Amino acid sequence: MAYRQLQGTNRGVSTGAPVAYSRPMPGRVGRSALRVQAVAEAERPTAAKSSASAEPVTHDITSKLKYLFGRNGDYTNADAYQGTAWSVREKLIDSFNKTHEHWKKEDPKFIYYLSAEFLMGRSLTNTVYNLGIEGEYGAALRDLGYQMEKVADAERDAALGNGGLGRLAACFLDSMATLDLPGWGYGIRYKYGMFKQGLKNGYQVEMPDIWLTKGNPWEVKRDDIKFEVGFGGRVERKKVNGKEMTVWTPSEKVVAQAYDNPIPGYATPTTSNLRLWDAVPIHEFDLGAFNAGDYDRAMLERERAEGISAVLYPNDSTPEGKELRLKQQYFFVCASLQDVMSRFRAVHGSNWEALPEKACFQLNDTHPTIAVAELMRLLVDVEGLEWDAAWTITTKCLNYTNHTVMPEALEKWPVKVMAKMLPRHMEIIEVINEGWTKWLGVHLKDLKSEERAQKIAAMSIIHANPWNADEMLVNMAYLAVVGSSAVNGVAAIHSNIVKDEILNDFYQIFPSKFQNKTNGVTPRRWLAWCNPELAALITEALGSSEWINDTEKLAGLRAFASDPAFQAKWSAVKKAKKAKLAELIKKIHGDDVNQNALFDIQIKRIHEYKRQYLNVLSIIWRYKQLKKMTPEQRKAAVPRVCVIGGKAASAYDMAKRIIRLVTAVGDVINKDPETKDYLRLYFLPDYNVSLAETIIPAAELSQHISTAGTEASGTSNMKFQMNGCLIIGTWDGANIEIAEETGVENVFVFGVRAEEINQLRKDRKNFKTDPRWDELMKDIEGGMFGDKDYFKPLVDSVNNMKVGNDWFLLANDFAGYLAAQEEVDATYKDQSEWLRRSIMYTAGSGKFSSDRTIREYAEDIWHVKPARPSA
Ligand code: 26W
Repeated sequence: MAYRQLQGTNRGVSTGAPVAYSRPMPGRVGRSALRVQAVAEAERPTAAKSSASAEPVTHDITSKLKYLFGRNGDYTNADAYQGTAWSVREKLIDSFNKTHEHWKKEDPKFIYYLSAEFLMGRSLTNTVYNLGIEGEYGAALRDLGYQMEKVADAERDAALGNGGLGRLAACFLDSMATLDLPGWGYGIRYKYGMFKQGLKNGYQVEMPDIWLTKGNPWEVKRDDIKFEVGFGGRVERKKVNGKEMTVWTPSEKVVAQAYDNPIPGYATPTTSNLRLWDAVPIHEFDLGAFNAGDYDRAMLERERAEGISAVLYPNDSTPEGKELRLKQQYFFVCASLQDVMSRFRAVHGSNWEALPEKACFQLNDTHPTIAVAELMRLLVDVEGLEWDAAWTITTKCLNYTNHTVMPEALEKWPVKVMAKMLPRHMEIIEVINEGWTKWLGVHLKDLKSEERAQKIAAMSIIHANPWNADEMLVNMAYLAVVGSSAVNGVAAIHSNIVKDEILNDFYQIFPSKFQNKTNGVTPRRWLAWCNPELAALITEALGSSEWINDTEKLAGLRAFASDPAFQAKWSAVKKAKKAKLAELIKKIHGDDVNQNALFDIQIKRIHEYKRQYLNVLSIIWRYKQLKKMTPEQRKAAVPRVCVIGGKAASAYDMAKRIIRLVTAVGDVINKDPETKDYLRLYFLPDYNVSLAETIIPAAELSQHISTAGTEASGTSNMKFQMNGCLIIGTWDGANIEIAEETGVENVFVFGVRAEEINQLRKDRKNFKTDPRWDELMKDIEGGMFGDKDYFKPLVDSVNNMKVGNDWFLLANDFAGYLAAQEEVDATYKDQSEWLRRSIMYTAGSGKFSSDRTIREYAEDIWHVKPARPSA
């Protein structure tokens, strides 16, 4: 079919209309309403309709296919994806160049987002819709006999991140571009991203994420942008043209090669950039070694260099503490700062005092914190500034975001590792710490000397390892706080915990530095593009699609929450999305699920604090209740299809046991003839951005049940809310603000509060567990789901106070959780109430757009202004 059409087509003549720039400008309601309608229709292949404007696009895709694959026809969906992507790429680059020409001319202040992770997912769909060219491309692909959705499915996810932190960075880039903010992301171009997760006999297995084999149409290699990055070596003091200078002579050098990934804004001509660095050797190949027959040494430098940006560390809470990880962090920070300074120097010469007016940096958690020392090195050692002048510039330029309060996640690098790999930086950190502790000494002069000494020791950036006194550590969070102008948490409760607990000493000293910036997610990818049917309904109800970049307008849906006609349409959309998820479950597990069941979802990284274990316990209890029921009673029960998904860090044993428990319980209940029509549990493997885009629109209930005070914010909760999915959750992270916006009465809240945790942990061993809990512990321990030895550590961790301590208080929240689940069932039975709440969730999700979050960063921390190029 496809083949035939390609052969005949020479309809390449351009209609003259600049297809790329047919973007609807905000405010033009007619066009935009039409546009969203187009979104929904784009997917439905109606062969007849081949719009004139699609001609040039059809031609362009065909020629790309022809010359990319060098053959004339019979192209797969994957080929069509490549052809389409390389065609769209050109429009993206045009917009990129226009934007950067404008920014070059305007020379505005820039924000640079430094992150070790950018969880971008797929780009084709997002790029086509953000550029407003889905009409042409949808029509062209239809003309060629393809469906945009199927073609888009052929794209590999850019999985250059672990979870929340990495995905937040990606959402922020979309909002920064959409808000016309001069801003770039800087990170690492990992050759292998987040591992692919498989299930072998119900156990997680990891496979390398070989995502670049077919090239990457969304990146532009910048051959002209390379910087040297050094490691190791020695530091000397030398007189350089009469001035005492510090000279660092690295023992190892690599080259950072830049790749640009244009980031299209929505409904604006702005396309910004994500610059990722690839590590390459200075010397391609050591011919001398080769000729001497030492082939390994001939390739050694290449392997060592490429090893730096080869793979993403798959941990999302416990630092591996591996030297290579620090090498990765320094590699991209060094290249990024050199890059920014060379652009500044090109315009402003060595007027470095002005740098903070033209550039500021956001440190995405502690991972890029070596930037504090690196900026000092570049300003003092390379540019020859005085220490204090350099320090003023550095602290003005840098800002730090904390994303977790988990003690084990706060990076502390052994001084000896830092000193060996980055000898000059370790010196600089020592000098910073000296200045800091001396300043503290003066600032805390009113304290008694004993207390002052204690305080200073407690706030020292360099301190002894609490578990082994003769090892000194560099506390990266302390370095980030001392070296930054602003420090923020990612949700109200989290920012308070940062201020009142983990960084309280610093808060006492610099209260004005500490802020809150509640997270957000981009409504483009996470509603308009992954759920176009719901988007069309919202636009129809609100009379315009302006909500897509002005989500406060979603509040207008409250007027429709109890409207039966609107509820019916709302429900129909959810049903259609549930059917799609049912299709996926069928494809993966081979089972047909009851599509009238309540779709109950928990998708996020597997971690004990996120308590997937508690979810499984409630499912086992529900199963046991169903078993005790008569068939009639079962008929009255609310059937559930439970889905759990998420990766466990490859070295995180307990998390892997939790995954096995999920698959083991699923194996039993899904096959049970008595209950399988009323309860199912599926673990969907390889949870990633694309899978989330399929699951979230189909969800009716989502679970965010972390122990209060442990989940900094959460962002999937916001994505579910936007898609009208109700939440059962604890009073933690952004769940609290979601409840405030949606109406707490609409959220199924349970569990102990953060302020109770410390005491409850102390009393846990005397806590009288619920008899249902005891029963379940016996069941698992007794082998009800097999593998009892493998599950024993899981049971012990929460139920045997001699070995475990139930640190995340599952037993304490068990009864409240089951009660909340019963409330869910009761509410679901009243579909008009359920749908009213569902609409109220979307209506209350306006605050959780990353546009709102980025506006706050821009106004309160970065002080950058929009600079929109002309259309
Ligand atoms: C060094 C190993 C490591 C790697 C990643 C430690 C910690 C991390 C991240 C900070 C973990 C993370 O992704 N945190 C999540 O960040 C999200 C975005 O702010 C929040 O919504 C989540 O609550 C938080 O767990």
